[in-house]
Amino acid sequence: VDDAPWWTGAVVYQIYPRSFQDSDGDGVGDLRGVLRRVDHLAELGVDVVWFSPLYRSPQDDNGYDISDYQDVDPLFGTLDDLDEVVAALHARGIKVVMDLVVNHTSDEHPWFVESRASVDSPKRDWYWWRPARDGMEPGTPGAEPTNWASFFSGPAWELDEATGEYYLHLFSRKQPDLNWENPEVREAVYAMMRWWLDRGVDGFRMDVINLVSKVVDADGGLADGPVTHGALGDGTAQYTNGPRLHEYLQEMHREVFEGRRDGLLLVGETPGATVDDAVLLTDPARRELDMVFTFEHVGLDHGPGGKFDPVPLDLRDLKAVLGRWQAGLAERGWNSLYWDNHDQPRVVSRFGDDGAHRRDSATMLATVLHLHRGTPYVYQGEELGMTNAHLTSFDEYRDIESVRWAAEQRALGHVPDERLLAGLAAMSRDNARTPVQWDATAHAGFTTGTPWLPVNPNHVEVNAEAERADPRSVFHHYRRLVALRHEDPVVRLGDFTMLLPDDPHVYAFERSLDGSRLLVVGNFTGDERTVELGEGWHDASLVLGNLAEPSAVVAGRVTLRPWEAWVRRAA
Ligand code: ISL
Repeated sequence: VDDAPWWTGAVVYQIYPRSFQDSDGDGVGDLRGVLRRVDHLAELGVDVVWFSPLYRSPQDDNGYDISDYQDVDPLFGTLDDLDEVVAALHARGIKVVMDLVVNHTSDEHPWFVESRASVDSPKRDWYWWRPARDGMEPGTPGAEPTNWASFFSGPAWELDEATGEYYLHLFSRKQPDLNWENPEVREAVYAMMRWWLDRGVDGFRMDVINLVSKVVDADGGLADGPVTHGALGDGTAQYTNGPRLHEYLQEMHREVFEGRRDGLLLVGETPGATVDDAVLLTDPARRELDMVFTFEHVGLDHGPGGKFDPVPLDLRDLKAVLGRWQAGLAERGWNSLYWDNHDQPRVVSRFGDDGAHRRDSATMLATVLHLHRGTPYVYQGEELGMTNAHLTSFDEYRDIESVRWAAEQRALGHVPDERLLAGLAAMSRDNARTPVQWDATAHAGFTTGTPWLPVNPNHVEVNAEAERADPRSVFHHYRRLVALRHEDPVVRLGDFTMLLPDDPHVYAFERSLDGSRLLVVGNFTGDERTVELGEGWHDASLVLGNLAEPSAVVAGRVTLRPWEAWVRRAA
């Protein structure tokens, strides 16, 4: 236990600054607002705060489009405010991790402005510029250099009229992809990272880091993907976990982290990474990353039409996926554990019951997740049992992905509006982005002005003040889970064994370390469920449960109440 890295015993809390706490009444959260809430974080007991982007940005994708990596956007405050926040968190023993968005910049970043200025610009090659497809007139349909679709609908290429060439943007047209093939780009990124570490931050969450290496042929050509939607294709195989990814990360490690590695946290966001990729990315001996975010478990409810065409979760699939990640990273590497972030719907609405069983299902989900082996991430409001936004009309959505997708679908006209709205209501990223609900007053204590995205009307019941006052609340349950990880080496480092893989209703597993064993169960339904746990758990003592009167194991069998979860220690 003593030689395990510090983050094996840590819990990370994600702040999405725009929706956390406003201090100046403009309806957008800011850094001085964060200062007012540091005690909430200290009470929860988290070890690290990860800030979604605070940098200067035109805010086309809420800060994931950066125009100056070394300044704070005036919306959020100043660099001095950030220094104060970092100091206030450090004073409470909480580390600070910055979002690092370096697959792309804003189109308003000086690097891109210079790059687009002319084909001879010294920074031309800092981005992916390509002529129109052979023999085609630039700007005509299908003339894009490849058929890749952007993650935010439409083609991933934008024609620049001035030079007649296209630039690549895997996300919005205001997020041009940096060309990591160019060593000057990588050097500039590393210099910026060193600057932040020198300023006192404790690490980075690296946005879509496994998209930075693209498949390029000897002549600089990029290949089409299989045609998927209309004329566009799926280019993911051409830019996901590309051929130079590991080389780049090892170089970054040498150039940025060598010699100051202790105490830092490096976590990669890696859509499309498999367990095998994750082993390579997180094996400490390879010096790349400490852990990565898998997307497999949050894709299980995506239907035939993609994420906005959701299907019910089959619990057996969830067990198969998370069990495979636990087993795959048992010897080498390390897991991140998460349900929620700023891109995902709220888990209590997604896999739980955000109505009558909100408290019990939120605490069940938390118990199951936090007892896995890995580093748990709590997204702001998750610890309060915040729910989806339940928006009902197209014009209420603000998220660029949702807005673009809905516009494209409505233009196509294949799917009735009601179904599009149902897809958005279930899956839109705006679900995670409604303001944090601090109290029952107007706008939930988030702002004195008009919030940029309306506060969920259920803040009258669901809010931090009410949660703090109720010892059996979601908040206090999260607090206990964080404390348990800090105290219990079995939770932190124990082996993981999945139980009942074929049971469609109950999630069950065992953790063990040096002969000490924990049993964890969670009922993923609103009905009573009886399961056979086998011998050996008869006198197991309760470590933590989410109901006032936890069900007992009798002769190796237990009948769990709706959404019940508990952790027991073998006698
Ligand atoms: O949420 C998604 C759409 O379904 C994902 O594809 C998401 O875009 C992907 O996980 C990458 O996310 C990260 O990079 C994006 C940014 O919009 C997200 O907020 C960020 O988490 C581009 O920087």
